[in-house]
Amino acid sequence: MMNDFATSSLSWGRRITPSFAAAPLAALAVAVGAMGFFSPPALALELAYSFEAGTDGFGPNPTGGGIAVSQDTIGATEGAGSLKVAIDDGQTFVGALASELAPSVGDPPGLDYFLVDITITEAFTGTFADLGVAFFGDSQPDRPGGQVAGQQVQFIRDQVPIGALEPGTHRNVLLDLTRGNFHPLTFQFPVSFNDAFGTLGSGVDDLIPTGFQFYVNLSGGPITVYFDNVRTGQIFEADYNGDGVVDAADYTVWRDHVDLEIDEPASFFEGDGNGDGVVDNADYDYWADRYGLTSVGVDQSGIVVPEPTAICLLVTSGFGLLAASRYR
Ligand SMILES: [Ca+2]
Ligand SMILES: [Ca+2]
Ligand SMILES: [Ca+2]
Repeated sequence: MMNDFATSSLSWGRRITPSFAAAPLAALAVAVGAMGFFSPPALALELAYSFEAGTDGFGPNPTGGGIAVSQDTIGATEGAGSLKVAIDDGQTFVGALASELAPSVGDPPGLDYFLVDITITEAFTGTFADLGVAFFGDSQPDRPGGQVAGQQVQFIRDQVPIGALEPGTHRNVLLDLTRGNFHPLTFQFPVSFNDAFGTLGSGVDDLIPTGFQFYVNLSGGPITVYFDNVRTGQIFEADYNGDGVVDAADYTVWRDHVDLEIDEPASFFEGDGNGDGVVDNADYDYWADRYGLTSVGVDQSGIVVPEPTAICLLVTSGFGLLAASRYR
């Protein structure tokens, strides 16, 4: 049987020590107003790869053995085609390399995350297998000292532990591009995608993106992974899980990370809505003030937008919870 579960359950690997039991949903009265009268929403999600006609330019990296990339039908969550990445036992680091980044990105609008649906058909028996993403790019052609080509920034600080996933389909797996590794030209650390990459004529040290790869860092194997419904996104309001809707699932992300003892600034995708590097009650308020907002583009990705009847139910339960919220 295929299983679906929320992305937030994938965010292990960092020490979680909540200091208090978080309160249930509140401030839904505020949300009612937001749902009725907010201005036209921004585009937060865009379909990037659906593997309907082939592999969409993806191929094995390195070539010549150890990894095979092909179109398949297993794990197709958007249309009928998916991307199969099969990795042999004994590999340590492999990638599914795309020749170009589509849609073209830069600043604006920039890029903050990928959402992808992942299917695993057999339990992984090795030690670990983690999914990350790396971008390649060339510097601006008029950069002082000359253009520097073939640079790479890895986004490996929030890898998805796909080796620990149960067999099944896992929707809306989020790859965070707000916390990358070193900028190869400035050595700034850590950099976001938007810190490192730009379009022609943007910052002097910006890299012009030329391509990227999903890669798997693993010990042991083999592993076969099916990708589909790859979407690119920009941060939208308090949409902490990146699905284009500000709702209870984003509260769950905040609750799972609030007041953690961590040694680096928190990510937006851990619930740091106001961007001050910590996840606390101010980020709960940030979420509550934006509850119900929906970006355009979510219909393309199959996200279910609450129907009016569902909204009425939420309002009813919200009033019932307002008293309890005072004690959070
Ligand atoms: Ca597809
Ligand atoms: Ca959301
Ligand atoms: Ca914060």
